[in-house]
Amino acid sequence: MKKIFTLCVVFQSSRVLLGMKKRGFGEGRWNGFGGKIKDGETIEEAMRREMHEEAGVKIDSAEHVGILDFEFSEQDGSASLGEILTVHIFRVDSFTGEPRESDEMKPQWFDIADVPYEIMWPDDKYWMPLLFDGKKFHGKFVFGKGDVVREYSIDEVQKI
Ligand code: 6OG
Repeated sequence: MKKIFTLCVVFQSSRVLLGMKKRGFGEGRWNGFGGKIKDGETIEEAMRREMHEEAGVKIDSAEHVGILDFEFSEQDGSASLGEILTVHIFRVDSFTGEPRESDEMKPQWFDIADVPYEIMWPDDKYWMPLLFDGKKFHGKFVFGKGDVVREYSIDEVQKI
């Protein structure tokens, strides 16, 4: 089964807005803001809705910069065996409003030199620097027991 998600990373000059996930999938990890696409929604609509629900801000401009597939190869990982998650990554360049805490996320700004990769999904350190560098990418990660990265590939692309 394939599930489609959005993930927004707000990046402004040298700082990035991440949220501490308070519940559900990825709980206890810093991440961008996003979630599942609802029936009848476009990817773009879902990314705007999730950013508003989770951080209380309205996106003014965002660029679709990546598509990542995540596969879980072991039963005890965070998702079920054989499940593939496709995550559409957006770099948000400007927004309106003040980020605020929601039921799901506690937002915080980080300097890009201090991104807490050790408290994030282990794939992030491979692709987030590309986003900071203005690159676009396609990638695939296979996770094993304990959510370790078993295999991965990332290709820079000109166009998503
Ligand atoms: P909800 O369950 O809150 O959506 N997501 C991942 N993000 C990263 N960085 N790495 C992963 O590796 C991820 N798997 C899922 C997509 C979950 C949110 O978490 C993201 C969504 O934004 C496995 O609806």
